[in-house]
Amino acid sequence: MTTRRIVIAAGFAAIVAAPANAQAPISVQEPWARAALQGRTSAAYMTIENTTAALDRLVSATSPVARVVELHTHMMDGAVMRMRPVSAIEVNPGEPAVLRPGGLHIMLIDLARPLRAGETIPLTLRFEKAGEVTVNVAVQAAGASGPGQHGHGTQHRH
Ligand SMILES: [Cu+2]
Repeated sequence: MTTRRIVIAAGFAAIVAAPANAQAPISVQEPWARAALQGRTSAAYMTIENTTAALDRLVSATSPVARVVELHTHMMDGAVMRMRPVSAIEVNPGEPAVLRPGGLHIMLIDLARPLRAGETIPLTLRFEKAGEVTVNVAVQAAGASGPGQHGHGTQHRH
């Protein structure tokens, strides 16, 4: 009798746990990038949220529109702001990673085709624990400074 009761209890627990598993471990908000010419570089920005209870790390990214994709940050080098590759971007639970101009970004190097304002491009993010997450990145004007803006003027060099 005792054994049978344990089996039933375990089955019930599995059903209760199911809705929690339905939530994606990683949530990406407002991914965007700047328009750029074929053969040049662009960068993707977004806010990455970790909905699990444990630290995860974005370790790489790929996109069919760029021959090389790197994770970058900006650092002060004396009085000059320079960007440099980082091996991973940490995403702590309850502490979203904000990728934005002048900070962390995903560098799209050697574009296989032009990125045009108004289109979306696929970008696959690979996380240490959550695995692959593909997002559609909205391409903004070359001078845009945020996800919903249509900037213009001088090309922002980063
Ligand atoms: Cu960069």
